[in-house]
Amino acid sequence: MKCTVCREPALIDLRRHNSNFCSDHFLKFCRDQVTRAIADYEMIQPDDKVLVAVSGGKDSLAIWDILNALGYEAHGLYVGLGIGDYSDTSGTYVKKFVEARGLHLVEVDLQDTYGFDIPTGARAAKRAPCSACGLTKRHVFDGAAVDGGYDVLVTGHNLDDEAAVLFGNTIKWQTEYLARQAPVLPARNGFPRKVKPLVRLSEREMAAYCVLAGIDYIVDECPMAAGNRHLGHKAILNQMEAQSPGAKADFYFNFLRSGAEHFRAEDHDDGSIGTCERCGAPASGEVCAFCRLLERAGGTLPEPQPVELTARRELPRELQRETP
Ligand code: Q46
Ligand code: ZN
Ligand code: ZN
Repeated sequence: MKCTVCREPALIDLRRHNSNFCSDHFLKFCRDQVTRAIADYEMIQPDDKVLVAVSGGKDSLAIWDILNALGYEAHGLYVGLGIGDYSDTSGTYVKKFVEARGLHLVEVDLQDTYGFDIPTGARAAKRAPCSACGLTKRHVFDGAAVDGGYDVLVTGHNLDDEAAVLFGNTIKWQTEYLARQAPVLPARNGFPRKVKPLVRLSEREMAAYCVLAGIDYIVDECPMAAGNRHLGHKAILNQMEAQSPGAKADFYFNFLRSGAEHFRAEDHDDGSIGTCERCGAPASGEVCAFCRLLERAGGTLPEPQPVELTARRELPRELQRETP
C-alpha cells in the first residue's frame, strides 16, 4: 500500500476517498479537510477569538491541535462533569495536552461552581444522564463563550456524530431538529456562533490523527453513554459504510445540500427569545431549562463576582495637567 501523494509506504487507507496516506500526508489531509469545512460553511474568520470545548477525547483534542496548526488563536474550555473516574481521567488528559503545548484553558467544575454533578443531578431531576448532561454542557459552553468575549465556540463533532444525529432525527421525522441541524449555528438571541469543523472527518480518521500527531486521549467511552440510541445509530451507519464506502458522507452532505432547506420553515425561533430571570441566559420561558434542572438537582447558581470599583488608576503626571 503506497501513499497516494508521495508513493512512500502508506499507513492508512481511506476507502471513501479511494486514497492511502503516509503519516505526513494523512496529517495534512486532515488539516486540509478542516480548512475546507471552515471555508465552505464560513465557520471562523482569521482573527476570530476561538473557544474549543474539550473533553479529553480524541475529537476535541484533535480539532484544538488542528486549529493551532492552522494559526488560529484558540483557547480550550473543559467542564468537569463529575462522572466518577471517567471525568478525573479525562481532565488529566486535557491538562497534559495543555501543559505540553503551553495553551490557555478555561475550566469550569460543575460541583464547585453549581453544587451538583451529572449523575446525582440527572437522578434528582429524573432525566436521562445524557439529556441532563447535554443541557448542562450547552448552558456552560454558551455562558463561557459569551462571558469570555469569544467570537465562536468550536465543538469536536465529527462526521459519524453528525450522520448519527441526522439518522435519529430522520427516522423520527423530527422536523424542528432537522431544520436546525447544520455545521454552523450563527450567533443569535445572546447565543454564541457554534461550529463543527470536523464534519468532513470520521471517527476512525480522528483516532488515527491523534495517534500520528502524538496526542494522548481518553479511549474509554463515558460510562453513562452505554445503551444510548446514538451509539446504536452509529453502528447501523457503520454497517452501511462497510458495504458502500462513502454512504455516511453522502447521507449527511446530500442532506445539507438538498434536504435541509425544505425544513427551514420548521424552525420556529423568530428571535423573540427573552432572558432567564435567575441566571440571565437567553430563555424562551421565565426560567431557563438549566436553572430548572439546577433547582431539582439541589444546586445553586454561583454568586455574581463583585466588580472591582475601588481600584484607583493614576494618570501619569504628564497627562494630569494640560500644559500651557
Ligand atoms: S459525557 Fe454526558 Fe456524553 Fe457522558 S453523560 Fe452522555 S452526554 S455520554 S458526549
Ligand atoms: Zn505521503
Ligand atoms: Zn437560567
